Amino acid sequence: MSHKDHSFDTRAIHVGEEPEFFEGSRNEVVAPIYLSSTYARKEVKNPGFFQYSRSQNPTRFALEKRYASLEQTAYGLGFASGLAAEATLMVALLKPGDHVIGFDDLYGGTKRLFHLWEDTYGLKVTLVDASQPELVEGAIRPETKLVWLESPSNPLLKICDIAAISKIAHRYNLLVVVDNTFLSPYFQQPANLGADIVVHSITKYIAGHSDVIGGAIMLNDKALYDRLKFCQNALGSVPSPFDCYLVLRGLKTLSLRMEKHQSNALAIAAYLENHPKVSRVYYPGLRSHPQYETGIRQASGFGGMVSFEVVGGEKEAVKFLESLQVFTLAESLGGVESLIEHPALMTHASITAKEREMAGIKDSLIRMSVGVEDKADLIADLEQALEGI
Ligand code: P1T
Repeated sequence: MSHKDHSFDTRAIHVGEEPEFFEGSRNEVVAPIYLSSTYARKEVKNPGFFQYSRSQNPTRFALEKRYASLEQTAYGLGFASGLAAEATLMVALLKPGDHVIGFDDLYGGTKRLFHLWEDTYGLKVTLVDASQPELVEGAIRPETKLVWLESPSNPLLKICDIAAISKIAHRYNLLVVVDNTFLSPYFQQPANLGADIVVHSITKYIAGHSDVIGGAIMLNDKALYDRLKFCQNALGSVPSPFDCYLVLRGLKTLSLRMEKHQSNALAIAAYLENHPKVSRVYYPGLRSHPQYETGIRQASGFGGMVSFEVVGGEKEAVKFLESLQVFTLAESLGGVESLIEHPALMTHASITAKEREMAGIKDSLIRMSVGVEDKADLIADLEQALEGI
């Protein structure tokens, strides 16, 4: 069955799990978890389609079909983690001495991966404030190959104009990679805005329940897809069949979850903006956000991530974080439960203090992934913890 004309919510439930999907003879409503690591062949020289599970796995194929459908791209690929997807992408597309332009506010682990490539393969990386597209253009060199963006970015929730940057990049024959983890395809589809490659940490909103580590790449170009698929198999950066099943299951409620994450986040951001112990709030849904207009032009929502600075410094931030009772102090994001963390000491501790300072990540900064609990309980928890500092 083709779901091309169906809306996002319908595709998130059905694509890849059509009862007739498995060779026309199966009628399960839920995709089975195919655990077999290898497949029998009748003849030595005739391997058939399924040979070895790193290369072909039906549960993963079901999920990859859904990934492509949700980002509205021709192809989707599943990976063992967001960073496995990113590393595979780098192996597939970059050579020693190449140059990458990155948003100055990216997940710390992505910056760490860039550093690893700088040390091992002589990659050159320039980080710029991509919320100003002209700074991206100004950083282009003859050896530049990729522009790497997040929008909103992690952890400062800066927004960049994906269409404008893609236009600039394509004039110079560069590829644009957008990590769409924070909004998920429910709120934003970067490929429809001109990006060449969409990356996800599936671990977050797409899986949605803090029980899977996974990654994905979605794209339209057949030659690039073939290259990435070759590298996915050659590097072995694939997800397990059980994790694929959990993601297929989690995706069925993506739209419901994203709506609730967002309505809770909007209420919390507004509450924090008026709190005397909070000096600054970062949330793309606030009119005070510097790229509010770009955000509403290119995405249909603002998401569930909110960052803010407490009055004071590290001492106050740590005291606040350790007094919370409903929010869980933990790295990661995108699960149904509210998580909260200190970027400088946790998710972005893998980059240098100088880089954090240049990116604007202060010791008073706190980042939260607003869950789908009752918003009054969440606000009451924040209130009691803010009172204590
Ligand atoms: O953790 P993993 O699935 O490997 O994904 C890495 C990754 C990639 N891109 C973005 C935007 C991310 O936020 C992450 C992981 N981030 C966290 C663990 C975090 O707490 O920010």
